[in-house]
Amino acid sequence: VDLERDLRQALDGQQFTLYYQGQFDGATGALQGFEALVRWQHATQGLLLPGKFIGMAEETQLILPLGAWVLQEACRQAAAWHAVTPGLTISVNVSAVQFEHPGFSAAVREALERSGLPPGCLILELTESAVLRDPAAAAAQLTHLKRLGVRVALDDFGTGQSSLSLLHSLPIDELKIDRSFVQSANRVLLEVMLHLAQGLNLRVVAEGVETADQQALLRTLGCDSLQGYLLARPGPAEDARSLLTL
Ligand code: G
Ligand code: G
Ligand code: MN
Ligand code: NA
Repeated sequence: VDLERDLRQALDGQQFTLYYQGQFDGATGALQGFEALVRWQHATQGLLLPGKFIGMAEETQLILPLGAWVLQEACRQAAAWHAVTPGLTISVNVSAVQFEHPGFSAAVREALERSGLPPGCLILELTESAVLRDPAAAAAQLTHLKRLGVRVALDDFGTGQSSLSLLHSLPIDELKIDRSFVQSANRVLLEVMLHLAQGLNLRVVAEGVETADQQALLRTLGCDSLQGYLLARPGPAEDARSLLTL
């Protein structure tokens, strides 16, 4: 209850901030883009991770204004970084509650228009469960989003229930292999996932890359993009900025 009250005040009081984690070309190591990760600078509890407040934000629908702010801020920041690194992508996590809301594609359009970010540089990360709650509605929503020109990624891929036919039928651009697969370093499993993605013409991002061995295996398997503590930790915009000039 206190958290809910605090959350409302935090939205008004601009206590949210975005951290950014780099994503790097699997073959060349070049910076390709960032994933935006929301943080709450709580007055007394310090910096709170999303695990502490996203659930509450979803239950109270406060995820709608919070999610709209995240979209605006991520697009604004990415557009500013384009002055240094044109074409940089920005990936934004979208909760099921946000995705299912009828106003979602309008919120995305507004963030693009206000920031001037090229739509193809915005990647919306959805979870399998967000898409599976109502596949027909999800397909309709995805059609709206694709018309705007944004890209769509399936986050935490491999942990959910999505069927091959769903993957084939929905207009998805990218799979993010869940870090549990990356860290198991199970070559057979990773190989199957990459072949599947390549066969469906999907870009693949591996997340949670923590060791040089994991990186080498993913490179051998032709993974498009790598994300993880080995390459860069999530950090505030000032830290992320220093990756641009590398
Ligand atoms: O660093 P990390 O603790 O940020 O993220 C934990 C979880 O919170 C991840 O599953 C991530 O997808 C989610 N998350 C991070 N930022 C956002 C956000 O802006 N919106 C939503 N809905 N989830 C987010
Ligand atoms: O579910 P989602 O993919 O959005 O989650 C992103 C989460 O993964 C964030 O909490 C981020 O801090 C975390 N993360 C990013 N890189 C690594 C990594 O190399 N190892 C681990 N354990 N977590 C990571
Ligand atoms: Mn994500
Ligand atoms: Na993930």
